[in-house]
Amino acid sequence: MAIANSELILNEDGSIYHLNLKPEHIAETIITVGDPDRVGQVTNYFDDIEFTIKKREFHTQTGTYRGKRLTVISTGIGTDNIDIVLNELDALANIDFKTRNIKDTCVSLNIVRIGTSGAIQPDIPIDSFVVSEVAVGFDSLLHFYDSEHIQFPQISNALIKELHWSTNKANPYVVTYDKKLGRHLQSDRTVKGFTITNVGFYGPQGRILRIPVADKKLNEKITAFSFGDKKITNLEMETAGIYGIAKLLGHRAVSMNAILANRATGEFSINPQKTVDQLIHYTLDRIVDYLRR
Ligand code: R1P
Repeated sequence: MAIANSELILNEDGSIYHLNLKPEHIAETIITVGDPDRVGQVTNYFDDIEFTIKKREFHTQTGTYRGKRLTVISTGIGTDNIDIVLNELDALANIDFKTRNIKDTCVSLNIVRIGTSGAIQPDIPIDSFVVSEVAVGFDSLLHFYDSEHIQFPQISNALIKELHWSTNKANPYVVTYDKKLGRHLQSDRTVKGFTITNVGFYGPQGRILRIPVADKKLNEKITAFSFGDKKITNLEMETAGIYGIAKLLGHRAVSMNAILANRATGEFSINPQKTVDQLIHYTLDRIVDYLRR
């Protein structure tokens, strides 16, 4: 059945609605970054760049790094944007734009987020790299999809109990990274991550500038929470959405986090750009090793 014009929206030039990309513009390995300016920071390392386009917060470049074709795309901030970026990337790969039908054979993309994040445990050093193995969505994105089969309700239920979760918020959902790709991106240089994806930067992450928060003890409870031997490591705003939507679509996703702040100690990185740059270089090399294996 052809997907209607209102559901799969294509621009006049045949590109997809928000990302402005055509199927031939994307590689099978995609790096997502939050900040549009970080796209160039990644492709600075490339051998060559074959394609560049910008629309809204979605900046895209495709090129090669050490001979492997990669696409880098900015998502902006938040899982609402992740919904758009991942669905449209999947459509580019797996829907025939001429017939508007899902292709008979679907492609699995490698999706690697290179992002920034704040640690919530005092012993996670500033400028370290956290690879999220498990992600908890404090947003509600995944609840809009038929997704219970990919979630881990034991962890959600433990969080609801231990954090005294109020009923006026969506229940946390729990999803995981792609183990195979993730293990290639992990090393002695990385910390194993149990990441919370928040729905905002200030109140939802316990930051108070002028507005009091509903639960002053939320971060304290998050720091104290454990599931088996796992403790929450860091807070950011995209990973759970990426893991959930990627898994539902059959893609492999891993989120790499440069720890720029430590919320428990109050520290912030002295040279955040350098740390992000080091994470970019590390991740690019690991991705290429994975693709060559
Ligand atoms: C908040 O400052 C933003 O930074 C983090 C958060 O997830 C959020 O998007 O990631 P990026 O640096 O990748 O945007």
